[in-house]
Amino acid sequence: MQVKLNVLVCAAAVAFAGAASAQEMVVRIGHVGPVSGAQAHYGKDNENGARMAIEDLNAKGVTIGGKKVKFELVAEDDAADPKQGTAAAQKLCDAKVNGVVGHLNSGTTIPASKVYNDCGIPHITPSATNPKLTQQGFKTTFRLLANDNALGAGLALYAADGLKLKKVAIIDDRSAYGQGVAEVFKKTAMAKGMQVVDEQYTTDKATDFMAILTAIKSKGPDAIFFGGMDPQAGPMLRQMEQLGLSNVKYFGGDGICTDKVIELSGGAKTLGNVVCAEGGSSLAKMPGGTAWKARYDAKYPKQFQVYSPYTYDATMVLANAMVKAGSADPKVYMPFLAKTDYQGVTAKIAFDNDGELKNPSMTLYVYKDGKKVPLN
Ligand code: ABU
Repeated sequence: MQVKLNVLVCAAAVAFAGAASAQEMVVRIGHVGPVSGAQAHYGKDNENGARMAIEDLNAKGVTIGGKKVKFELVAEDDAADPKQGTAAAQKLCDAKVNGVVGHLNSGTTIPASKVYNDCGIPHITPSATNPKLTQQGFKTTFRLLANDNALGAGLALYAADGLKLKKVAIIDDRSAYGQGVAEVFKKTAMAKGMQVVDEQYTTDKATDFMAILTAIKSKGPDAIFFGGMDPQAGPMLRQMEQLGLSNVKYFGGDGICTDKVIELSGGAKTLGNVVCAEGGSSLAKMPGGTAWKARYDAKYPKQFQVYSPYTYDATMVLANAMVKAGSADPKVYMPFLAKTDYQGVTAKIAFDNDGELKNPSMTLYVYKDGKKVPLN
């Protein structure tokens, strides 16, 4: 009799579990960044942040419109290449993911944003900082950090007012990000009375800068501004040392403001001349930064670069809008996303009408004894 009762109880439990899983809904969040090529370290860090958020959401247990949700990450690689970026965006549109975190680069995010707008899927970039991204009028585009107008101007103001520098040479990698941030720096530096003694160009594939640095050396600058990423900044710092540009300050935006640049500059003393800017608070000043970073490092040792707290928050912000809307359908939750009021790890998150983060912070960093440290 007891055996029969146990069988009935088990059968009921199985039936209940079956009913529960029938009520379960899968929500897929796309992530796109370069996880191959010279910028793979940024892309892996970004993907880690989104994955960590997905794991936290699933561990917590989230209900949307009365249905228990299982979140899944659909990770794509765009190799920091604009064409691969639009192909990845189209793939995510075709797969009808519920929302996208990405892309990492301005050069991939700007063309991809049109693809997302056309298919009606919202995306939040955790790192693309070219201001043009949000000037296209797409209601599907959001950015979670300060843009290059703040970074380029902030660096120029610090060079002119803080360090009293007079002469600067400018190099950019001709990418949407590098060119854009260099233009803002130049405009502000000139408005502050600084002299731009030389302008040189490179690419996001180059590693030999001896010719352009030699040309710059002949103009005697106090500082070089570089618009670009760390695979170029690292060797450039080494080559500056080789050419005796050891006392020249080296400015750059968030693209060079990584832990990886320490390794890529290979022990060059010129690392100590770097001043870089990021469009958010330092980890220590983020509302949840210190505890979050400890959890991240335990999961992904030695992989932290810059933007993973922002990919984490971007994933959470998408999920939060879906919960508020009671739906993971982009058409239904998009108005809730636009009205986000969410306490994230990085900041209190709300967007303006263009999809820009309201009241973003900005932090300047230097490298002291081989470690990146905030100045403010
Ligand atoms: N914000 C610097 C790196 C990403 C980009 O805007 O291209």
